Amino acid sequence: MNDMTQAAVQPDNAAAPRRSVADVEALFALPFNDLLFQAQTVHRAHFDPNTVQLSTLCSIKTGGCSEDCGYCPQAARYDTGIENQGLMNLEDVLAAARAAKAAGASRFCMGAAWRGPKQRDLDPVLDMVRAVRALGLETCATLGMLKDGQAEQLKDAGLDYYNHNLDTAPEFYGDIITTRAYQDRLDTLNRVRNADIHVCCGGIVGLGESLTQRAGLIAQLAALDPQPESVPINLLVQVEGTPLANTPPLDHLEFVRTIAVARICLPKSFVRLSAGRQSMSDATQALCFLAGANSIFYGEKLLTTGNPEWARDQQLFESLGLRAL
Ligand code: SAM
Ligand code: DTB
Ligand code: SF4
Repeated sequence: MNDMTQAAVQPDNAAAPRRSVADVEALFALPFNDLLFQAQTVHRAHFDPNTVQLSTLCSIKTGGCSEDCGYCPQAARYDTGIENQGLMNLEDVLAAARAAKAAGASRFCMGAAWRGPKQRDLDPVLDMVRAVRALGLETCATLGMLKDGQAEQLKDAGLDYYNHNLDTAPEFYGDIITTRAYQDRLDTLNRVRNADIHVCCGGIVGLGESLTQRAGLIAQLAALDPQPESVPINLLVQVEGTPLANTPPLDHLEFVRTIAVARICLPKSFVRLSAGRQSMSDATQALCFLAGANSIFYGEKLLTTGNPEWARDQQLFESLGLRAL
């Protein structure tokens, strides 16, 4: 079964049992209540259902990126009004990390708008990782593609997680990004895994993908072996000036379904309700938690776009009886 629509492309070193795209599509086709019941059942077998892990993002280098990811406000080639900013200094990053910890985050995720880091970029980031870790926070970085040896340097500095997304199904990928290949992403993920750093890998929905392609993304993530520890599911934030700004918005219940299917196919992973929360009602977010989401980005900004205020999330957690991990 080498047809891409039927089976997930395997990374070079993978031997995981496959869940075919058709199997994943069948989950999407279940009646909503049956799907959520199955997802919540799987969730309860592996996690405390009332606990959610909180990560705070910090854009350590913003805008001016050479890549052409069709969703991204930070690509230099799109006129999105983002103000480019060079690498933040260590003290400012530490101040943001202290604030995140004080607000209740357990992990601090540093994001840079790079195709990938050059060595002279990586050195100051290693200092940031060491310093943030010394505050007692878990560390995460998302810096683009890694070359041989870079993941090991990040590991030595104390990096706990590396975020690098597959973003969408292989057969739709070329419609969204042309400046790097799907296999480049799998190669970076392998480097991260081989350096013994936890893998944070997910995707975006609402890009105009078909249901089969949405299922294809989940099948692909589920085929990573071992499965990623953390799986961010982003709902496209439509940013004026990007090629995808006018994509018809995905129905929020379809997003909830995507979370549920991810939970079922990646039973032991933290499934992160990621970008797009600001546009969601409390009721939609509650359904996402019921569907098995058990981590969020916490803090008033994602990288460049908005996210719910700390206080709104604290109220939501209180009303749902959720606790931060
Ligand atoms: N430049 C690095 C890279 O591409 O790997 C790291 C940062 S990049 C902004 C991290 C992820 O953010 C992307 O892979 C994508 O999944 C997500 N993302 C970017 N723009 C988004 C948007 N407008 N809506 C939802 N998710 C978005
Ligand atoms: C991920 O999957 N989502 C986060 C994080 N990893 C780096 C980023 C979302 C970015 C949303 C658009 C922005 O704020 O620029
Ligand atoms: Fe650059 Fe990352 Fe945005 Fe792509 S997603 S344009 S690589 S910052």
